[in-house]
Amino acid sequence: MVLEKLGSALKGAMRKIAGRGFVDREVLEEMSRDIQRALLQSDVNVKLVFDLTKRIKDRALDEKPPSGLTQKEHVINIVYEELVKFLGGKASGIEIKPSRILLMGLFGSGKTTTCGKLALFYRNRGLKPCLIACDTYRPAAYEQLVQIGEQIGVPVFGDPKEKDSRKVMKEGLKKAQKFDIIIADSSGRDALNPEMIKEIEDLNKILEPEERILVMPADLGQKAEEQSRSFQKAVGITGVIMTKMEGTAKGGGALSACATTGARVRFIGTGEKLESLERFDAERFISRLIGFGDLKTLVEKAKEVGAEKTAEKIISGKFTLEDFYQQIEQLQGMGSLSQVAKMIPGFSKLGKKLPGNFMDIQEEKMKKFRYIIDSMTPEEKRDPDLITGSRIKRIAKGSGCSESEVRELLKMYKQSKKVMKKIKPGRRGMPGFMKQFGI
Ligand SMILES: Nc1nc2c(ncn2[C@@H]2O[C@H](COP(=O)(O)OP(=O)(O)OP(=O)(O)O)[C@@H](O)[C@H]2O)c(=O)[nH]1
Ligand SMILES: [Mg+2]
Repeated sequence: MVLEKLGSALKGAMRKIAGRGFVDREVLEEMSRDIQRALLQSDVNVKLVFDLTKRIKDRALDEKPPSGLTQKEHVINIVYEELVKFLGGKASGIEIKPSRILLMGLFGSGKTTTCGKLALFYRNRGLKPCLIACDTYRPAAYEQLVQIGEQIGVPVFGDPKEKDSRKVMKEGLKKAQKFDIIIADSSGRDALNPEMIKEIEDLNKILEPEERILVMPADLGQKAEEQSRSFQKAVGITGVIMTKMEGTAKGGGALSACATTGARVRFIGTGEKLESLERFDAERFISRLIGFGDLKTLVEKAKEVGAEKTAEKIISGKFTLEDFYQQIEQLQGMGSLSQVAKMIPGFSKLGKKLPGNFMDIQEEKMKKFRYIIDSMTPEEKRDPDLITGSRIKRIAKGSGCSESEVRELLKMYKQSKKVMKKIKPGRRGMPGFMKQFGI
């Protein structure tokens, strides 16, 4: 898997730091070498690697820990923050609204497959997608897209006999009027070339898409930079989808190369199946890589503050469904609930009363919960008590889940809110990033 080496190097470095009384220059040098080695093995550009580790070292030596954080926690926080920045920073939200999307990229990058993945993504969130087959260059491109459309019940507009992709786009658009999401496939080439760029510019003018997405395979490494610059210049890309992330240890090169051009990675493809598409979020990605669950002492502290924050939210009536979702998601990454519960003062007895088994929620169910929450209005997310009868029906339909699944999520949320109300907030406070490792 991508950046596996970085993950284990980071975990090792964090453990080393956690085991020391104080982080001095020597420890910092050692950590920075571990990170450098891992990033270079992940195919990240040498200069970027050295800039990054220099920034980490400089900050660790210069900045005073903010109150509430120990020096060790502060250093770990810096590593985390700098790595998140390195991979493009905080994720921008993906709006679930009617849009036109143009996909572009070189041969075999995964454009056609990704058309299907995106259509499925939006369809699962209650929108009506269609596909336009504008690759008139590669033989049987139309048939491939039709086959993908059939798998997910999404119509495909195109003409296998037409050689001019511009005409296909114009005709397709006429038929696509009734659809919320219009996704256009386009043709690739084996290298960046003027003919392909001209074609994409023309298709862009006809479609006038809100999203102009460059599709690149993760094993492209540092070459991702040149590609994203060229397409950026031609049509001003709004995002990147990095495919084949599951099959490479070198994805770091492509991810960081994109970050240098300001091209945001929006999704990652993690397999050939149409379901294998995930939103990319540098914060979550790095949290997972650091594997915070391993660092017991820090996690322990994070739990306390997390519990405190949760309690504050509940008392002030601000504990939303999103908070609940994040909680179970985080709990899952941390080992068993009973273990976590032991670390939180006042939680151990209550832990037993928690509804169902939070820790055992399967990945599939988590995905469904995500779709369900995404299909709610902001008002409903803030105040889930509003969700009754016809709203449940609408949300079920919008998310592609059953009404009983919507009810199940609501029930779990309500029960946990009730139980959480009884948590005694911890004594120590800790600001900053730890909160996301807490509950
Ligand atoms: N493992 C893996 N394979 C993928 C992923 N995305 C696409 N593929 C595979 O990559 C190959 C090429 O994908 P296509 O979608 O045909 O690529 P394309 O960019 O449309 O290619 P051209 O039309 O030839 O330019 C196919 O075998 C896909 O199944 C991914 O995220 N992971
Ligand atoms: Mg294709």
